[in-house]
Formats: sequence, structure tokens, C-alpha cells
Amino acid sequence: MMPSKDAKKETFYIDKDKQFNRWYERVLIEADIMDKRYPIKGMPIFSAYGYHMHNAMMKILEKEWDKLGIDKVQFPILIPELYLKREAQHLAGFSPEVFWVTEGGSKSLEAKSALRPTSETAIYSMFSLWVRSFRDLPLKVHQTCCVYRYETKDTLPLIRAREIYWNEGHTCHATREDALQMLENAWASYLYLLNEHLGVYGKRLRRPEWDKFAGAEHTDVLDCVLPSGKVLQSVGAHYLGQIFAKSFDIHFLTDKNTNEHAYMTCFGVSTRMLASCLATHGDNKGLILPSSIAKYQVVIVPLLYKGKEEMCVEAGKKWKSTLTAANIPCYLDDSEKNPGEKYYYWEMKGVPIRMEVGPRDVENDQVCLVRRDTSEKHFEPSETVIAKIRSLLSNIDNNLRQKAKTKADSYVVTCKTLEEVIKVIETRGGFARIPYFSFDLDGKEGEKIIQEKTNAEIRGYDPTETIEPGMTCLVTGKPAKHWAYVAKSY
Ligand code: PR8
Repeated sequence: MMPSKDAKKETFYIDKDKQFNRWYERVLIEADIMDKRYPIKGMPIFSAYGYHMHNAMMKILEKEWDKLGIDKVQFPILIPELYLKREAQHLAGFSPEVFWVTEGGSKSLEAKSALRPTSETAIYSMFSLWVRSFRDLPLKVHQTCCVYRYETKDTLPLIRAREIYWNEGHTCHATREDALQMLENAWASYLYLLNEHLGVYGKRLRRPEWDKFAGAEHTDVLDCVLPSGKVLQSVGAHYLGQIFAKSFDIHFLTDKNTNEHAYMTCFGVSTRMLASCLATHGDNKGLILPSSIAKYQVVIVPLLYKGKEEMCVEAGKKWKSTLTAANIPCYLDDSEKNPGEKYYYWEMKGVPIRMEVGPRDVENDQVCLVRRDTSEKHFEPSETVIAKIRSLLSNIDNNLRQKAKTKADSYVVTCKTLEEVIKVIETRGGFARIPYFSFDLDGKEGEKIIQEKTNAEIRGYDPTETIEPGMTCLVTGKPAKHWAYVAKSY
């Protein structure tokens, strides 16, 4: 059926690769992901369609944490100033970003407290009471909540918020090995969520010393390249060693009756996962959603031919109950809009499958299933519709994964000169991979040169990757230690 002229006005069509920023801004509004009209900077409203997806991710993650024996807890949103000050590096890192609560009603509070920018200092003050002996370890908790950071760079919905919806994990262990193993297990869960469910791929990197989490021994991240060519840190997982344990007095009696400080980790993810997912899969017509986070996996559109409306709407209603009974989340669009408008609207919303029910379909006891990702049409006999939907959803997810993986791989380009780096960064974006001399504090000097010349930064290195002996640093000419990944970032 041809869309009417009026329907054309409803069309979402933005060249996503050429105008990614505009695409992103429009799609969040039109698909009901976030509403920026609330008058507090960095705190947009999480609308129903978007919030559903965020929660779907959190549920998958919480199941993973359950399997790893990480208990779900809730800590207060306020942190006494005293606690925040206990770990010097942590305080230095976060103090420019803290919102302070200084008044209750009309009274000034005796001791001000912080809206948690992250919960280490709240949680570890209690860990120090809870951990006594090696029998109390490991101690593993997580919470799904909001944290608050007075971000000074431009805010961007889902990507750089001042109210951050996230999940954070915090663990205490008897040995360094246990703590590091914990982080590997957390990574496996994050990658399961990101790769398998969301079809999102990125580069796991170890941040340079000068860019690690405030108070960590080392920081590993997943940097995902968005279609703008800039990278987005979508996972942060930190080995804290005994640094916080010493500041917060978290120690335990070992089985040999000695006293030792605990070895700790923390890790977290936020709405940036949703941003990466939407940005990765969408096309010029709007969103394309992987099935496991889609609020509706199927939208049912009865085709309202004159005189035959009722039979199609009735068939649509029947399909709605059949799909619901089969646990396939769906939406029946029996509104007055013409089919073209409905198609555009639901395509823009990214619903993986559209089910069209026309009079001929009803007569032939079939439906037409249309894939959002490829626009392929399948006429399917009623009998086998449920099985077909399941297999199409799985094919769609596979297709999204494969395309995303190929694209992510293509975003790493090894460069031999700074000119090549500039070309990579300025043309397509993503990572320029270069030999580099040091990721300790002395390496920061070289990064300044990179920043000046390329406008990009050293995001980190992959500790599992080796560099051939004899290679020299592209910036200083000194012997290279590792491959560095250079990119522009959000
Ligand atoms: C920690 N403490 O805090 P992290 N808007 C949206 N997402 C954000 C923002 C923001 N303004 N800032 C950070 N994130 C540790 C680990 C408890 C949990 C996201 O680590 O500072 C980023 O994806 O690395 C970041 O990797 C993640 O939160 C965790 O924050």
C-alpha cells in the first residue's frame, strides 16, 4: 500500500553517518527515549520507551551478578563530607564534580553531605564494619541506582548526564588474585550483555596512569566507537588494590592469624550502553532494536481496507493475544492513521518485526512479516507464525551483531606517522593504533604532542597485545612499550 502525501511529512529520515549528532538528538525525542525539556541541565526525563530498554539491560546484568554471587543492596544517596575526604586521590578526582547538600528546610546543616558521585566512600565505610575475618570474604555487592556528577563538559542525553542511571559493583577479597579474577568474571558478564544481547562491540583498553579512576591501581574500560567517529567509554572496571582498604580500614584476620588489608574492585555501567546500542544499529529511518531490549518485538498493523476493516482488526486482536500468550511482547496499532504513517512511525521506533494483516492475508490464513533491519517480507501461514517470528528475531539479532562487529573491527587503523594519525582521526574517526613509549606518568608529555597535533587523546593500551621488539614510539622515537589507541572521545 502506498503511503499518502501526508504520511511523508511524518517520515524520519536523517543521514546517520553524515549527520550523526542531528540523528541522535532527533531520534531520542521522536522515539520517546528522553525528553530534554526539563529545566535542569544534564537531567532529562527518561521516557517510557527508553526507560524500558535501560531496565531490560539492568535486569540482564542483575541476573549475571546473581550468578556470580554479587548481592543486590541499596546505599543512601547522601555521603558525609568526612567519608568523601577519606581517600585523598579519590577526593581530588571527584571534588570538582560533587553536588553538595548544605541545607535542610531553612536551616544550614552542621555537616554538609554529597550527592553520591559514585558510592565507594559510602559502601567502604560499611565494609570496614562488616569485614572481620577471612571467613567474611569475598564480600560482593552491587546496586542499581542514580549517581550525580556536576559534569562541566557539555551534557548529552544518555552519554554525559549529571544524573546518571547506572549499576555499580563493589567487592572485597582476601588476595590480589581473587580480586583480579573477580574483574575478569565481571568482564565476561559485561561482554555477554553488550555483545550477545545488545550487539555492541568495543575495544577493551587499560587506561594510562594519568587517566585512571581516582583511587584505582588500574582502570580497564570498554571504548565503543560511535558513528561520529568519537569513542564512548561504556564500561569502567577498576582494580583498587589495597588503596581504599587502607584509607577505610578494611582489614581481616587471615587463616594464619595475621592481619591484612582487603583487596578490592569496583565496576560500573550506565545509560551509555543504551546510547552505544541505539547509535550502533540505527539507520537513516531511525532506530533498529535488538530483540532482548525491545519493548515490542512485533508491531501488528491491520490494513484498514474500506469495508474490510473489521475483519483485519479482529484478526489483529487475535494475533495480539496469540503472541502475548507465546511471550512475544507486541503492540497492536489499530489507530486511524494510514498504514504508511504507521510503518514510518514503528520503523523509526526500531521495532524488529512488523506484522501486516490485510484482508487477503485473513482469507489465506497467513500474515506478512517484515524485518526492520533488511525490510525483507515473509508471507507466513498462521500455523507457523510463532516459530517464524522466533527465528526472524534470532536472525535479526545475528545480523545486527555481525554488522556491528565488522564495523567495530574496521575502526582500528594502525598508523606509521602522525600524518596518518591525523588522517584517520579527521576522516572516519575511530582508533589510530600507534607504537608508544610509556603509559606511566612520564607518557603524558607525549600525549600533549598528540593532542596538539591531532586533537585526539591516548585512550589506553591492550595489555594482552605485544609489540615487536625494536619498534620505536611514533611521537618520541624512544623504544615502544605497547600499541597505544588514539581517538577523539565524548
Ligand atoms: C566508577 N565506581 O565510578 P567510572 N553520564 C553517563 N554515564 C557516565 C557518566 C556520565 N556523566 N560518567 C560515567 N559514566 C566506579 C565503578 C563505581 C562503579 C559511565 O567508574 O567513573 C561510564 O560508562 O568509570 C563509566 O565507565 C561508568 O559510568 C562507570 O563510571
